[in-house]
Amino acid sequence: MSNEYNESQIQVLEGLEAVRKRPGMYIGTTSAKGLHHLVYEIVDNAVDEALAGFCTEIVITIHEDNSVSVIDNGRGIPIGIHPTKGIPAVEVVFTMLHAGGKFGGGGYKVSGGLHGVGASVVNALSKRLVVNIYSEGKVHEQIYERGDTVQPLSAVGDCPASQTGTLVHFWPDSEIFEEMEYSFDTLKQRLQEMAFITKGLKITLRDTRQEPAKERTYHYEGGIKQFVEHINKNRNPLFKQIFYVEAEKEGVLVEIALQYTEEFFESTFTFVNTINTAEGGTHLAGFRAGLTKGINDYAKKAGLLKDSDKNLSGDDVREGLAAVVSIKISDPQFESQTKIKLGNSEARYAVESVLSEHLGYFLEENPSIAKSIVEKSLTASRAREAARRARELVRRKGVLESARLPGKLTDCSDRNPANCEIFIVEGNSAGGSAINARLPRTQAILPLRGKIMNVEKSRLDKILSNEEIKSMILAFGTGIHEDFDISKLRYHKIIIMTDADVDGSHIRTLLLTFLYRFMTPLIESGNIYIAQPPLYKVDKNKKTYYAYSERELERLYEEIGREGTPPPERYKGLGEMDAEQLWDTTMDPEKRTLLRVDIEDARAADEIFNQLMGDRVEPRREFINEHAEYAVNIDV
Ligand code: TSJ
Repeated sequence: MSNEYNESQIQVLEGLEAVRKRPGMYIGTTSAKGLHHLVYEIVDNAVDEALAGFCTEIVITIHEDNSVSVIDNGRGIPIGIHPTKGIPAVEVVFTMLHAGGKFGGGGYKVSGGLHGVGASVVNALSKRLVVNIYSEGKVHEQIYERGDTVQPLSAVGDCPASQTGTLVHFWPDSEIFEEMEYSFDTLKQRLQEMAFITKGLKITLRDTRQEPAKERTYHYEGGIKQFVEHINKNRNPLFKQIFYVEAEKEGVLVEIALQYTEEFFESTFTFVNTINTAEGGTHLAGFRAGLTKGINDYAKKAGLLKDSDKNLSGDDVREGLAAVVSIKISDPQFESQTKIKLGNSEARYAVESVLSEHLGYFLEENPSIAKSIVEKSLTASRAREAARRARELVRRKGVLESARLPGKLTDCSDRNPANCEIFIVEGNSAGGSAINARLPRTQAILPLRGKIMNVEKSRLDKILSNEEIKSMILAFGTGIHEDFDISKLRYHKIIIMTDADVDGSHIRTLLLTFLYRFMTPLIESGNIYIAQPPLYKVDKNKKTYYAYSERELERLYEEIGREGTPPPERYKGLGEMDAEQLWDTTMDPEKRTLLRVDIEDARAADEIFNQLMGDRVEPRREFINEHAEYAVNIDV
């Protein structure tokens, strides 16, 4: 018996040591993103309990020391001795790799979050982790440090006999993470999404680092139907009603909500077992096919498409669409490097047939809505035809030919795109410094003047007449939309370099929205980056130091000594740096840090953009009030 225990202990140590040695393998990154990922891993486990039908509420608290606790009112992680491991089940969960989701329960297990890891990985990467389990009138506690059990499972107190649940409190390890500060807004985004996807579940996020504590509660009885309402809260819906269906087909539980708006762009979000599948996959393909079929079938039956009309295309029926597709499947297979693209073929069929069938009923029951959708699609079809002709014309005139480069571009000389990078720089003064600072062989500079236009509110022909946008398209060489061809990309790194102030972040948001809407594959393949200019400069004894965050500044002062060190100089804009400083801090490939933009970042930018630029005033005011401290300079 004791031998067995020792054996499993050894195995445990090896397992979690591997996580600490190569954390990136398990959580993707040890940047701020990885730090936040720890919270999602823990919350996912509580959401599983909710999906199993045993938990109705989860509270997440950010504590003053940047530790986080998560409590649910589920059954409590089992505390009995695990039949084969010989240690308490809860200890298996926290100390054995991939132990999550192995206990009965059945149903649709998420079994860990995005990277499919779980509680043991969080434990391994935490300086300390305390778990409390409330069951049978007792509080059971176990404590770990960097993955090692330092307090065996024991009852440490009493609780009401009716109380059940799990509390996990963890302190991320500063030996592992570069960034140690939690962002309320980042956590809020994902937790709200979780609440939409898991209807009825109440999720509260509390931040006790400030007085009074900040708190948001997300609770949607209407689930993804309310998600669609939320997506459209800043857009003008074509009709009030939201289409909603929930049905099971061949073991796949399919939930779809959708509504059309007067906009031109599509916003469709897909989820598999609550995981945001930002790169889509088979369920998205099924959704598109089902939508096209459902609308065409109806339009023909209702006599809204004349025989001379061609079928409405997928692009036509998706113009102005806002939709959420959420499926639950027992054995999800994820493809692609980022694991956010679904591969299961049965999902395609299930979503397509559920949607085309139920959308058909909906359209028949709501003929005036149906008519407005078909008319909108027909208008889109005609506009697309007109835009195609305009593009033809533009192409014939050579305006979008990569042979002709924009006048503002200072190009690099190397002709191998893999070696080349382009800096998109805000403002002319910074552009000048960047041109002087750059490596002429591999670094190109494209300065943009002022703000680029709102691409969501305009049709293609108008967008293509915008100088800033045209310059970018020409410089990149890829074309856009249907003509997009990544093999023609002239620079493998596209680096957005904007000021670290409100205007800079506004321009970055606009640029990301443009890239998200017109050149999605560039984001998916990881070609887009954000430069990280320093926030502070400190001069001491003829030496110059830079700091890229408050935390780094703090560390710097500790390192070089507070005594006799002058206060830091805060950089407001890139233009304040001369060429040498810009090179040293931001552009030198040997020294700089770049943030790679992923599809999630782009989507978040798109959402922020919508709130800032939409037609409706109320959401914009709400947004600006929420972000008042940063948003003082924005025109409203
Ligand atoms: F991630 C985690 F493990 F640390 C964690 C798990 C964190 C939090 C906040 C909650 C949970 C969790 C796990 N909540 N509820 C559960 N439920 C179970 O582990 C459980 C309970 C009973 C049974 C059963 O079959 O009787 C099965 C399971 C999986």
